[in-house]
Amino acid sequence: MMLSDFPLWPEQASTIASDVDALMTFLCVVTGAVSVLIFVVIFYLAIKYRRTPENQLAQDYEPPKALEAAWIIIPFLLFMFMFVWGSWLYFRIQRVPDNALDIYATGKQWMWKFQHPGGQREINTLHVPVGRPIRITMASEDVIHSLYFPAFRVKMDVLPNRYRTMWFQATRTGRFHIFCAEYCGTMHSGMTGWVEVMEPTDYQKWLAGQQQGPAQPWTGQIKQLTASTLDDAYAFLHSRQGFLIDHAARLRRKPNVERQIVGLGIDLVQICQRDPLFTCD
Ligand SMILES: [Cu+2]
Repeated sequence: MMLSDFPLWPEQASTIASDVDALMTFLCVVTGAVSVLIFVVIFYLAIKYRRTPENQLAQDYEPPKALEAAWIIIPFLLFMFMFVWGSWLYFRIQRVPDNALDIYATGKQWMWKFQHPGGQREINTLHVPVGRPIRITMASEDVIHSLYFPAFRVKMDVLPNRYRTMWFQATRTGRFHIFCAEYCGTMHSGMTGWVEVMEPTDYQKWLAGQQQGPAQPWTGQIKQLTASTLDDAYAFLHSRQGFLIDHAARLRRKPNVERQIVGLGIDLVQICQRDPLFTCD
């Protein structure tokens, strides 16, 4: 039976996914088998050597040297095998191939922002080409998040005070989950997204169709917003979603109305993700 037929695992869609699953399966089988063995032996010996009228006191017993050697050497070899296998995989996961495509990611409460080398940006969706290593350089704008691609078997904490990198290479096209894997506040469970793995030519077409360069500044609009009714603000933010997101961190410290409007904007992003009535391009 193939591992991919076993629904315990998420689907495998990267070059390392099957290796990670194989190691994980091996560790589970070995630790499971040893646990079962220990419990069976405990129960067997507890019954066999229970106290009876003929057997009141434990007797001293010197085990054979070969048996003692076996329970030292066999676990040692087993652990060394796990260590070598685990390190081999660890280095494979850590070492980024030279021809990797650079993508920049920012985590913030509660969304993922991605930027392509040509300046194309997206939120909670990441388009990547299939069959090419992708290096993600990432940081957080607020608390600790964790960028997790279950189908690629990669996950890394995203920290507010330093850049971190991880990489993967998708092996097939399709749509795969993105999760935040580090509890980061009230809407943590909503901090999700999708990776769209595309054929390289489709990816190039997609890049060409995106707006390039940095977004226009959004200064000067805040007063206008605070003076609006919330309904107007909703409509305004809806049309300005991209700008709102860029300024949300700066606004978060501001009290009262402005703060509410930021909260509203975050709600709006959540609505955009879930409600098909809203289009949020
Ligand atoms: Cu998070």
